[in-house]
Amino acid sequence: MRIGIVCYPTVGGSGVVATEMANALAARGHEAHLISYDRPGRLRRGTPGLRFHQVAVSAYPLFRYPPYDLALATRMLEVCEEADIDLFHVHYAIPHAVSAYLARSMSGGCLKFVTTLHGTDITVVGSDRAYLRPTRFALEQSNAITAVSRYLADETQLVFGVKQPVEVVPNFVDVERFRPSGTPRWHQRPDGERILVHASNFRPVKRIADVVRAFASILRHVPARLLLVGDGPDREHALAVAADLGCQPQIECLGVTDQIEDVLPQADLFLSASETESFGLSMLEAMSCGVPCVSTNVGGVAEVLGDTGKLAPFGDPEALAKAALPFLQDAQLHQQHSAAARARAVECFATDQVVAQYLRIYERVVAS
Ligand code: GMT
Repeated sequence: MRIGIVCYPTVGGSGVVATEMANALAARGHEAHLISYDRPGRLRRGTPGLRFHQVAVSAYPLFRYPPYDLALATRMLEVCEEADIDLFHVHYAIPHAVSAYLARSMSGGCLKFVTTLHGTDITVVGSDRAYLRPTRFALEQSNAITAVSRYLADETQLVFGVKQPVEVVPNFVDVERFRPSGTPRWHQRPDGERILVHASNFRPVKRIADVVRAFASILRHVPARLLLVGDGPDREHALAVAADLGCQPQIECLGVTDQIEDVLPQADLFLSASETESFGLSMLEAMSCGVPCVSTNVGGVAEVLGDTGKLAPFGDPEALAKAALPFLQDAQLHQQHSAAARARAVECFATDQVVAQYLRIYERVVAS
């Protein structure tokens, strides 16, 4: 098939999933055309069957907000005509589904598209009055709608009341690339230092300061270090909190990296304090590396972790620390959950099975 994939290129799970989907389709002999305003970080160069199409957004002094949705619709139509696209798969509803609808209307009605919902496009931005009605309209015009967790599918029905079904297709992980590296765990290391990791785009919803507070609390019981992977608006605030709590020397900021698969296997535990998380892709990548996760019990996180990690109430860093400590004090418990996390990633979220699920949807839509 010839598939057009639309996504945001920024640090964020939806862009990662869309790009990995394009990589996976090309690797399986399909033709993938990735469309975005910039090259996504995980896009591999020189992959046969995979092409990147940049959306050019012209600035004009009159525009305080350049109309990206129009430029995207135009690019989608051009790619559709040039490459004879069978269907588009748009990741993140706003404004991608609306642009897809516009491209379809301009094409004379024959362009098909599948919309995948990722989280804040429904839970935060989508439910904003300014965007709700066009988003609902574009969802209803989609040839298929998928959501990355049962939680998000239910939330979509609740917020938008869309008429057609929202199918659950979870996110996936390359279990060969994200795998345990054999690095000794805390109970095998002479210094016994526990290594915790958090990876995200450091937006307010991720509550990085709560990660730091939980870490400070953990430090009162065991020697530990916290690796912060990624960057974003809340980094400085989190570091200020760390300075106040006296744990800044034990925190290492690694910034944005394309090599997260090299960092995650070094960790003993992944910590997440998010206020909302429809899935939690970084946690899945950690699990695949054999790293158990401790997270706030929000959104679809429980669906991802199963019983391989531990959940704590949102907004309670002490509870998060309490949930994490057993994994950092009981070697056997840590080993069991590390193995279970890896097994769950391989059994439930490996690329092959999830890509096959998307391909079945593509085939159905193309045939319809
Ligand atoms: O984090 C976001 O606001 C954006 C979104 C994205 O586009 O990266 O993240 C969401 O999609 C990811 C991939 O499906 C999920 O793993 C994240 O849980 C989800 N974020 C939220 O729900 C906050």
